[in-house]
Amino acid sequence: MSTEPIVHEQQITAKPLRPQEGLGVLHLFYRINLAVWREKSSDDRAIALDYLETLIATARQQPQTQIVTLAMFARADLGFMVLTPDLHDLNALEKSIASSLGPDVLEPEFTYLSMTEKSEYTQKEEDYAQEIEKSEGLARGSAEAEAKLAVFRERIRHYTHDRLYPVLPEWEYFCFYPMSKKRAPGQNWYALNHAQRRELMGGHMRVGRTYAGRVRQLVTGSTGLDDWEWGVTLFAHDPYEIKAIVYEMRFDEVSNNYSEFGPFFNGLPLPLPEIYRRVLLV
Ligand code: 76R
Repeated sequence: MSTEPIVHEQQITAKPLRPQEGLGVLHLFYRINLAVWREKSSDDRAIALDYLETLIATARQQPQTQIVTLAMFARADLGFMVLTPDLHDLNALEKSIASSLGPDVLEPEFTYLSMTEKSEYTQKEEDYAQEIEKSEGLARGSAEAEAKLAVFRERIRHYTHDRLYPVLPEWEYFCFYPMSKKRAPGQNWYALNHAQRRELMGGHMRVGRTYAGRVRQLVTGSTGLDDWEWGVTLFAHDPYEIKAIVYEMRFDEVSNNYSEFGPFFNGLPLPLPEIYRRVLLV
């Protein structure tokens, strides 16, 4: 057998399938079946490990594509978080990763499909115009108001772009969990009107902002895509901050009255060779 890593040309014949906005996102957490893995010859193992590394390196060179490789804690072994614009690429990459180490070696423990999205609660230009008229007396159409509105537009454009096309931080700690908003009698988020939801989200954002620089969140939407409504990905330098923010958020009304949470998956973003050493005993 050749010792060259083989990267199969992904023969994607379908036309690109890009959502009208945002990127496709997959969280893939695998267990490694060590019994199956150890049955392979050491040559085959080396080829498989090279193959997976090349696959990830090649995919990372595609435009707007980011992949975090993870050494997971307890609930899984090897993890990937993948962002890419074309859902065919996302699908093909997922299948290639799943079979990369040979049949039955990577066993999916938990997977999650979502898409980046902008927020429904971003302040509207009209509301901002009213706010500066009321609080600062800047009349509509005045040069001063227009100048402020131009800055506002630019800030929102930048912010919306960041949410749809984020640049993932290279921070030391990773945490993922899915969540939904409740639809129980008396606790039905979807029965609230937009103004009520915006008001409540204001509280959430105030807590969130106090963690700026310590916790980075990426909330990706998954209604219709997976079993929960959002995937919450948090990055931190210090794992203490993950525990702190999730705890503090529990006192916030959006989290404590209107949210339910799925399982938590924590891991350490690392280069694949380092993860191999830990989980495959190479
Ligand atoms: O978009 C932004 O980054 C700023 C405003 C903001 C929105 C719109 C924001 C800020 N969040 C938004 C939306 Mn959030 N967030 C969570 C969780 O564990 C829990 O209790 C909840 C999980 C955390 C820890 C967190 C952290 N956020 C959302 C949404 C979409 C809701 C919807 O559309 O109905 C969800 C599900 C969600 C959940 N949030 C922040 C944070 C942090 C740290 C911030 C501040 C970011 C910053 O300003 O740097």
